[in-house]
Formats: sequence, structure tokens, C-alpha cells
Amino acid sequence: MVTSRLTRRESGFAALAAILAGGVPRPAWAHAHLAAASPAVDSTVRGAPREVSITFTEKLEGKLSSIAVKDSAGRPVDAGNSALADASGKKLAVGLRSDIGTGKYTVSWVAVSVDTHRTTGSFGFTVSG
Ligand SMILES: [Cu+2]
Repeated sequence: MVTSRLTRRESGFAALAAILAGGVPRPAWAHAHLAAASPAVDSTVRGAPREVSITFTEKLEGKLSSIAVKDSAGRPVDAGNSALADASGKKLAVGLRSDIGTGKYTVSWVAVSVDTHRTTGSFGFTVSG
């Protein structure tokens, strides 16, 4: 019947409205996601950067979070010293080897936020001469 179908649809809207209004927990929002990076995501920079840093949307567990950087052949070029970079708790940085040349690089990150949720991602940047 048309009436009951409408009622069901209305209750569906009510549930959706409750979710949008914050009526249920939203733990996914506390996960750490990339907010900004240096070099920037998909950017081209002149000359080799000395480090790669990423600022996340949440505070991180520094010991469980890391950044790895590889050249286009898949060789690691980071110094393996990922660590929180400032007092915000949201910025992670890793040094780069001093001898990296021009080309494309891939940054892969693992971020464990203080609520222990783990997120991962990757992006590229290019070093021009
Ligand atoms: Cu979370």
C-alpha cells in the first residue's frame, strides 16, 4: 500500500537524519588522514628536498607511524628516521638521503592515530633539475 511505503521511506529518512545530526558514533572521523604534505602531493620541486613531512588530521602515535620514500626504481631513499616533527603531534617527517637526483618519487605513509586506528596512503612528487 502506498501509505505504508511512504511510512517506511520516512523512517529511513529519519534514520539518515539522525546519522547526519551525530546521533550515532562516528569513529571513522577520528582516523588520521593526510591534511598537507611537503613536498606537496603530486608536486614538482626544483632540487632534492632534505626531508618529506606530512601533517595529518589527527594526533599520531609517533612510534607506530612512519613515512617511506622510494625512487622510481623502488629503491628506498629515506633515512629511516620517521618521527613526529613538532609539538602538534600531527606532523610526521622523515629525512632523505643527500644524493637523490631528479625523477619521480613515491611517498608511502602509515599513520596510527592516538585512538589507535591505522590508516595508510601514498602519493608522488617529482624532483626537477
Ligand atoms: Cu579512528
